[in-house]
Amino acid sequence: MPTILITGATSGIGRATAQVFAEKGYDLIITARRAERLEAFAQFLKVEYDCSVQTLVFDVRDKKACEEAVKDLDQIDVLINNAGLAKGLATIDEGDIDHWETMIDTNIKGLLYMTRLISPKMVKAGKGHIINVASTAGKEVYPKGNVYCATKHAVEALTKAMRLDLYEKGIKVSQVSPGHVEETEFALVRFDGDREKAKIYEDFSPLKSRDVAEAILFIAERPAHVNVQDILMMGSQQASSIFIDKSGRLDA
Ligand code: NDP
Ligand code: 8X3
Repeated sequence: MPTILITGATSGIGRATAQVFAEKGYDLIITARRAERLEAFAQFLKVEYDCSVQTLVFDVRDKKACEEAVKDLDQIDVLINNAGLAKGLATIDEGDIDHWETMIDTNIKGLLYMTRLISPKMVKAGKGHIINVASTAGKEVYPKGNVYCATKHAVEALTKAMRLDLYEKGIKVSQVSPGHVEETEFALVRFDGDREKAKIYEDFSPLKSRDVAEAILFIAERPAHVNVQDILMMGSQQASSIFIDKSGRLDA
């Protein structure tokens, strides 16, 4: 079976993506920083789906750790650059510079390190697929979203640039661009663990992590002659980053 490497698989979209690929019997390499949680999830996948799961514990912001983690890997068939986060929600004059650096280092530099390390073996083999997890925040900006939106605009630019650089080398490049997604720790991380502030999905039904995972699986399973460039998706009550029908959840 093809080997799928997913960064950021301890929660949210990455975890759901690992599960949908495991259900189809793919060989998985899952990564994140929280070792215990990653290992427990790998055990669950192995027992539940009888698939091969390797874990790699490292921080995508640490270039040396990325190099060390992947140096002995064979060719990867699909690299899913999912690890990412938002920190804070503040106007540009009040933003926390540590938050900015964390987002830039994770969402842009981490994605670049992983791509630079994994893509040469794909090029050598003349096949492979890189799928980046972008966002509606890469299509438009919203108040106080400044640096997070900038990092996701960068992901969008990099997907397009990678495609130009790799299409003649047999490598597919795609992205998925979701709006709000629940069953993730995204809001909790953004608001530094503040559970009250993280209650942002109470008045509408956003996408669920599995919705995005299934889109990623769809992208990965297209036949050789098809490259899906992007899937832009939102919950049906969300029409843009700022236009959200908050009249109540659909499952209330
Ligand atoms: P979660 O917080 O649930 O998951 C983020 C994952 O990334 C975790 O597994 C986390 O693992 C990992 N991660 C974070 N930082 C690092 C790091 N420095 N090194 C290694 N792994 C890291 O959030 P989501 O599932 O929502 O986020 C996944 C992606 O989806 C992100 O790129 C996000 O920007 C994007 N996205 C999210 C949306 C949403 O509304 N939720 C909408 C659109 C896009 P660990 O902490 O164990 O390292
Ligand atoms: C996550 C969606 O709107 O919170 O990328 O930026 S949003």
